[in-house]
Parts: sequence; C-alpha cells; structure tokens
Amino acid sequence: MSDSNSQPKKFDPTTTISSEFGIFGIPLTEEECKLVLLPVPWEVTTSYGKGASNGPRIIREASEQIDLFDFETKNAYEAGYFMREISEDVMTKSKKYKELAQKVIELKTEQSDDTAQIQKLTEVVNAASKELTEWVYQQTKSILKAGKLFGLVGGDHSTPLGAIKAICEQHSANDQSEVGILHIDAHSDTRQAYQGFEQSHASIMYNVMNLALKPKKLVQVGIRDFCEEEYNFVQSRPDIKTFFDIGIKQRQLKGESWASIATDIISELPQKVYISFDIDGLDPRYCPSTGTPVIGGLSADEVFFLFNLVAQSGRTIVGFDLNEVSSGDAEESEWDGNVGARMLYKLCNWTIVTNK
Ligand SMILES: [Mn+2]
Repeated sequence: MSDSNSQPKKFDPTTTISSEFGIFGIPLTEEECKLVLLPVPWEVTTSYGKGASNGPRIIREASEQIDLFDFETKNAYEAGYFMREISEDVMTKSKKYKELAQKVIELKTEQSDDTAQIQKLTEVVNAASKELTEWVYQQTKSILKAGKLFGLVGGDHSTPLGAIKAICEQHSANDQSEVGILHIDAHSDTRQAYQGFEQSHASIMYNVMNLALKPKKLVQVGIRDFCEEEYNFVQSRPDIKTFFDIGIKQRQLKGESWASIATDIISELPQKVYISFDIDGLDPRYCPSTGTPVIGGLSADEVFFLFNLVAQSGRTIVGFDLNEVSSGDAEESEWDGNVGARMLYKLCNWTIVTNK
C-alpha cells in the first residue's frame, strides 16, 4: 500500500529546483518524500489584518534560502519534504467568501436591521467553511494513508480543523484519541463562534475540543489576548491547560529559567503530540504582517527550545500546522515569509526525528 519503509533518496543539498511544487529547494517528488505539506490558502473569517492566504506562497518562496543542514537535527531533511501545489480553487473560494464575510461584519458594525440578510450571508459563509474543513480532512487522510508524515501550512487558523480530526482518528484507542495538542498562540481561540462564524480563526480550539473524537489534551502557550468567556472555558475544562503569557513572563522576571517553564509545559502533554502553531504566538517582531499581532509573546529561540524538549522527552510529533504567516496588505512580505520558513523547517525536522 505504501512505500513508507523504502529508503529515502539521497540528494545533493546544493542542488535546488524551482517549480510549482516542493519546498526548501528539495528536488524530490511527493512519492520520494517522507513528509508532505498541505498548503491551505484560506482566510475567509479573518477580522483585522489580511494576507494570511498568501502564507504558503511567501513561506515557499523564502524557504529556498535555508541551509538544509541543521545544528539540532543534522540531516533529518534527507527523509524528504514536499509541499503540494497551492490550490487555485481554494484561493478563489477564499476570496469569494471573504467578501461575503466582510459584508456581514460591515452590516453588523453599522447595526443594520436587515437581520435576514445577515443570517443568509452568515449561513453561506458557514457552509463554505464546512466544505473547506471536509476538503482538508480528505486531503489529510489521503496523505496519511500513503504512509507519509503530515503538516499543514495555512492560511488563517481555522484551516487545520479537518487535519486535526483526521490525526485524532488515526491515533485512537477505545474511542479515545491519544493525541495532545501543543498550541502556540497569542489568542486562546476558544470562542464559541466569532462574529457569527462557526468556523472562525478565533474558534479553532473550541471546535477542536468539541470534535466527536477530540484530543486527549490541549496545552496552550503564549496566550495573552482572550475574553472572559474564553478564560472561563479553559479554566473549566480539565482537558485544557493554558500557560498564559503573563504567567510565563512573571516566572521569568523572577529569575526562573525557560528550561524549567518549558519542562512544565511539556509534562502536561501525552506521548503523542500535534503542534498547532499560530505565528502570532511569537513576539510580533517576528511576524509584523500577521493579522492580529499582540505585544509580548515568545522568542524564536524559546519556541525552538520547546520543540527540542518535546523530542528530548521521548514524545512523538504526529503532525502539525503553521498558520497566520501573512503578507499583510501587500502581496509580499519577505521577513514574514523568512521567519515562517524557518519555523516550518524546524517543525519538519523534529517531526522526522521523533518518528524514527
Ligand atoms: Mn490562532
């Protein structure tokens, strides 16, 4: 059924290709690669800044600059990383339904009394989001079925719902998922619908924790922008542990090391870990164009240390997503793409290392 056990093809890392497919300049086909990335250029419910649908493209463009040999993970890349073609169809639909979603937000902002119109448009947007989630679910299942390791590149943070569903189903026993989510984000993303949109980027973890086969645990890190309803929600759930950014910073300001705090974070996770990484979990200096930047946050080194610790602890990374890397109002943002590509590269490398 799959060729997952075949020896990965060695290649000369000084050779790069430039094509519509692939990533990091790795000149291999999807069949030859152990890890497959699904780009999801979708940003229908983004509320503030825009450009997240350009994430896969700007990351891919910046990815060719990365030196493949990595200090922490050495030649992990030799397993092969492949990014699928960025779907024109998804991009077109994202644009179309984003316009409708914007119309809903406009009508609500101006306190329009045309509730029938608001309701109709909201339903159309919700149906489109469901369709996207089903597409991501099917794509993810097909990649897993081929024996590949999986990563998703958004897009806004609503995009991985179908992927997380597929991964939770893949790793389950006795109708319980064995997967814990390591969620790095500035936002809790636990709103029960946002602006009327059931599958908003601000609701992803609410939706994830309400899947029929939900993750065993959700561990949030860097959270610093949330409403009271979200605060109460995460506090009320024994299967959610939130490391608020202020709590982390207070510990650090009193002299506690990141190694100590990171150890606490990792200890909350089960053996199988899925990483959901919203780039805005980082300090906004690393992601100036992201849609909803918030002061504070993690440094790149702290995130790399956390990934390393997941691996050192003997846990397995069973999949990941990287989302909200954005070009902002422009078509390009070299710096956002550059940081995104480096984060993505570490995610790919540690996924390979922890699955050996
Ligand atoms: Mn998020």
